[in-house]
Amino acid sequence: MDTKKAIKKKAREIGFDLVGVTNLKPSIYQEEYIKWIEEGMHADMVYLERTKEQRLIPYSRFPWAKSVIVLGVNYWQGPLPKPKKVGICISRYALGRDYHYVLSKMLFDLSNFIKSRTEVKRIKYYTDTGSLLEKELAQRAGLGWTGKNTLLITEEFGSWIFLGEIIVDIELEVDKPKENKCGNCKICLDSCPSSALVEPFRLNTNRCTAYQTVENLGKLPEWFPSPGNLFIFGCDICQEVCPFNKNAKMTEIEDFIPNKLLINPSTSNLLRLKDKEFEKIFSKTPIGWRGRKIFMRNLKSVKNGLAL
Ligand code: B12
Repeated sequence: MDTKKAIKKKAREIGFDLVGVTNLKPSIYQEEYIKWIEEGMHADMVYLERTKEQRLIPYSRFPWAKSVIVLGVNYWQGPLPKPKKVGICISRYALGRDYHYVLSKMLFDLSNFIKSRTEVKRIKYYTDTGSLLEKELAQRAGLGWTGKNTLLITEEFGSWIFLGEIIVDIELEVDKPKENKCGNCKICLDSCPSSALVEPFRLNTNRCTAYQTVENLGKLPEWFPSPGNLFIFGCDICQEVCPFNKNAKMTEIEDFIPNKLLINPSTSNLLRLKDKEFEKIFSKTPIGWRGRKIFMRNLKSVKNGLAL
């Protein structure tokens, strides 16, 4: 079996749902990225400005790289039970174990396989942890296409996919990109309660509930929470409405099965959590990573703002 086929086969055995190969050519969206930063759409995520050269021209950081293996893991947990009465919700990416741990372990295993079976001398893996444009790499490696909600959409799993990549100094044949299938649809733009998707493929993070509830460590803006948005950590609205997410398949990764306590949780029970209880429930989740203070800030704000 040739090297690329063997790597793909092993990736699937390890539990990756999608795998493709590309290279580290410069981004074809350099102008758009720079304009996005200049217009302040990155809000307080200054690292996106600081590391823009590495993101846009990745060879500058990895001059030795010959290929990138891009990997996707499905995290769709199936339909969640409907709440008995209106209440807060938590985005799917934060309902189970933090994907950074889960994917890092899988990427580590695949990297070891590559080291043992090929002539590779330099190898690096990332999942959200490197200065790379992961969605654009995934698109180029044929995993799917960039949707108007700015997320990577795949035919098999919609956008409920986490991404990771392994950079290697061996030449592997690149895969063909997929065509963009969004067509005239703009349900995601029309459905965002805070109008964060200002144009197709363009997210103003200042107005994005996912940004405000996870990345903003300061004061929440006056508009938060936007009418009808019950998300207190992350936000899935622009994914929930996407037609490509309607027939998603269940994840096979047990770590992503939701913690029952986080599905339709009682606001008052969450507010009563002491430090130790919070730690016990959330320690291995994205919520635990961000910490109790921000979680409680969001919870109180949504509870008061929506008079729950
Ligand atoms: C910063 C960041 C955020 C920010 C900004 C989001 C964003 N859209 O960029 C915030 C905090 C808001 C965020 C939220 C979420 N995130 Co996030 N985030 C990232 C991160 C670290 C960088 C993304 C980035 O470079 N943004 C900068 C801007 C400029 O990029 P962009 O919007 O992608 O813009 C590009 C294109 O739109 C393009 N472009 C312009 N015009 C056109 C036209 C066409 C036709 C095309 C195709 C492209 C195009 O130009 C830009 C430059 O490439 C990545 C990990 C990584 N290293 O890539 C994860 C990542 C994108 N996030 C992820 C996830 C899961 C989420 C959430 C779903 C979590 C949640 N439930 O709350 C939400 C989704 C919100 C949304 N609609 O994007 C996943 C997405 C997986 C997927 N299927 O795409 C990633 C890849 C992490 C991972 N390893 O899995 N995130």
